[in-house]
Amino acid sequence: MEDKKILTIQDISCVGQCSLTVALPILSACGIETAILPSAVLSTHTGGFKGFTFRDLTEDMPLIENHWNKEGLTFNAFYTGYLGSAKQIDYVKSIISSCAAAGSFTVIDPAMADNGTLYYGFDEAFVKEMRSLCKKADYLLPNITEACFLCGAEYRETYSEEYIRSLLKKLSEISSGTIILTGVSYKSDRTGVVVYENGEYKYYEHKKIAKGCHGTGDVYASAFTGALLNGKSAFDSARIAADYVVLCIENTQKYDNHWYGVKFEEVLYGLIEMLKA
Ligand code: PXL
Repeated sequence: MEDKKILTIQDISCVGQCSLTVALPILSACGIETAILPSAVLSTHTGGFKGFTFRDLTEDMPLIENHWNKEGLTFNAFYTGYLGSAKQIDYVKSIISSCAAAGSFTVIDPAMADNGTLYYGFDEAFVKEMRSLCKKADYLLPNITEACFLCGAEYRETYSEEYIRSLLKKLSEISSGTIILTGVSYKSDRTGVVVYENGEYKYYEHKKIAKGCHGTGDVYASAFTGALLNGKSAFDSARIAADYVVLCIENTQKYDNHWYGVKFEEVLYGLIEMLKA
């Protein structure tokens, strides 16, 4: 039996249910051995907490890569999320090249923006580097804001299918991989995800829950990657991840004051069931 493992590169936000503290349990629940490379360690995520600490781990990356190369460690898949610096992106590219097992694939979530703006601390120099990392993607998972920053396109709150198709075309000039564009909503009570593969546009629409939650992008990308590694197609993985995120948001609504993340843990069994179907 083939011994498969994934490497995921993103931050540790000690509190906040995002990045590695979401990716690791979700990928493990999907039955995938998961190695991690923390891009930075923060006391909390940057989306609403004040005065968080930030330990940049950029300079550890080439040392870690060097050790892994000496040990002959390779990975069957790579999944990158929130990265700690523009400089780090070159190291991430190098690790993806030097640690690739035969037939490996790369999922890139260009986690850097939402609701029309970049996350705290990111700038155009970071966007430029992220754009270059996207070339490595076999699967690219931006939300609409990230897609706009990557393509230099105008961000719109409401849009037509034509606008989304033009964004996808621009994204396909940046990355030749399959594009999974999240948060595509044509009706006030519906949202969904577009899978753009080999020039073909497929839309999976589902209910929209008015009160969104922080960290859903990380839950989505982790579940998507876990489903792919279970042999599901890109479209089925996109659908399963979307249904799981809906389950997570609905579960979070049971809590009065849970503003900083998604209560994904209690519904992990739902994801496991979807993978079996
Ligand atoms: O969920 C994306 C994310 C990841 N990591 C950190 C963040 C954010 C979004 O704000 O601040 C540190």
